[in-house]
Amino acid sequence: MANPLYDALFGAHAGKDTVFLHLPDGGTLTHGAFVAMAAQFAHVIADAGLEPGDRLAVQIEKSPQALAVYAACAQTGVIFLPLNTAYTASEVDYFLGNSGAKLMLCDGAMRPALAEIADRHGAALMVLNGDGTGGFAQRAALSPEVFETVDRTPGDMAAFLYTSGTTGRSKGAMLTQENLLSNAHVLAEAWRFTGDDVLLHALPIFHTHGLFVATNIALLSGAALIFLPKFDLDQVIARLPEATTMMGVPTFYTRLLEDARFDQALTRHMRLFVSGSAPLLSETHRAFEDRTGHRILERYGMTETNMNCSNPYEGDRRAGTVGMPLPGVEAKVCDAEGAELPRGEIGTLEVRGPNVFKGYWQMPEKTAEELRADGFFITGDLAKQGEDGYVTIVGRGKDLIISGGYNIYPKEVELALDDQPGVQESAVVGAPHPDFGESVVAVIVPEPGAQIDLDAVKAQVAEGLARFKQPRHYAVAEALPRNTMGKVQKNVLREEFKSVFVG
Ligand code: MLC
Ligand code: AMP
Repeated sequence: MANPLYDALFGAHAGKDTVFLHLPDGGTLTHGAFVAMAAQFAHVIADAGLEPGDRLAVQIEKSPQALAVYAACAQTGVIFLPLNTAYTASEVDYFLGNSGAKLMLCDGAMRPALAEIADRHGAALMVLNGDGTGGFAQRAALSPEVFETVDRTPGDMAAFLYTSGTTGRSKGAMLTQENLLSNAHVLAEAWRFTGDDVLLHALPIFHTHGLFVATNIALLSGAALIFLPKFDLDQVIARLPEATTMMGVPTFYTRLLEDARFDQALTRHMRLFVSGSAPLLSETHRAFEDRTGHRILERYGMTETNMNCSNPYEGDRRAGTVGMPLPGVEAKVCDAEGAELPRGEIGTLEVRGPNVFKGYWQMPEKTAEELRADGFFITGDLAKQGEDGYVTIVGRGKDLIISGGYNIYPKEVELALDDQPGVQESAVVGAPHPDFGESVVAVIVPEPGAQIDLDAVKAQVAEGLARFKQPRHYAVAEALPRNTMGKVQKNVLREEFKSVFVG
């Protein structure tokens, strides 16, 4: 009997006294202690009545405990549903309702705001704080350090990761054990991970990048993580000497390059820097090599697919490209009907492979719109592929802003703005931002005769939307530019506001 994901990532390490996590205070946690903590968590989850296939939502600070919840879900066959810690209570309301989660783990500080919401959705609410305290942890401490692993097959669901959509409604991407495990195997091999590696981990663990790419690869290869709560420049620079590899969004690398301490001496011992989740500018790639002698390895992925393409470990890591489709992943540049275009032409990138998700939770129409019957997933990214196979992402067919690696769908922000008193309509676009790559611009059209109180609008928007989604520049206009079909011309707005953050 088996549970492929649990066995490969966690069970394989039971009882080992090798270091898994290097902690911010200089302490360590062994693989064996981590697996034992996860087993205690598994008992609490099972005792709470959750059965395989049930959902467990988690909104807690990055910590060894938060990661152990993922392991405990794998061991109990419960579907892991991590949520951005920046989400407001009203955002969490939607996720709990949509997913039908039976249990939610939250920070003690969020409990008052979430109690009624969880109750309304019939979810139990338990506290697990970032420092490892709380009712959930107390119960776990009284539980045995071994748990009988629940049998699972590769096709069973392991996690739901919510991803916003062009309609403004988030969709739960259903990821199976095989989706996660196949990608971890391919990436660990492609990027040459071994048990000797120490990965500097400053990414959040509620998204694909920090959770599945970084953590799964480390667990599969027996590598250790320097597990930092967030990207703090001083901490990252202080801990780099202990690391062999690092993964980050482009903002990590531009912030490092702005610091004179980040130089060749500090990075000489490193073997690999990986970037993804947003486009890495060619100039950042070059500046990084000039400063450190290292060529960043850029790769491309999505919540729905894990990783699809990667520059080579050995060979030409080409600035401005995302490299080639990974082994086992098919990628093709297509027209709107899905017919493959000749090499060099720009079209929509479609991907297929064991990494591609099974669909959106309880949204068969959305799934059918994006996942073709033959298994190809329509990424919504515009790309071209050279004769030599290298893929370049040239833009996005979907209306999406990526700010510091977080996705923001303009529709969701527009709906929040349109709800405000005196607002007739609004349009939200991305504009280049020196730190976040892109940031959010809102253009508001007042109702005839109305005066817009922007401070009141900002305060209201802050109630409902996570901080990273909130516009950082507001403009009031008499009308939105429209084409002859009446569609808002966002390209005109993007052009008009392209310099608001970069001066
Ligand atoms: C934080 N803020 C952001 C933000 N992150 N605003 C816009 N965009 C972001 N990404 C807010 C804070 O709330 C704060 O608000 C202000 O901006 C400045 O905060 P900061 O201290 O500078 O931010 P920091 O905590 O340093 O975070 C920035 C960051 C972080 C880039 C380090 O956002 C981050 O770790 N991003 C990684 C996201 C990620 O993992 N994406 C992977 C998705 S998976 P105020 O009001 O207090 O000033 C995926 C698939 C794939 O895409 O291919 O990998
Ligand atoms: P998410 O939905 O958060 O998983 O974000 C996925 C999106 O991030 C992709 O569809 C791309 O638009 C973008 N993305 C990820 N990696 C890269 C990259 N290396 N270059 C450009 N865009 C990227």
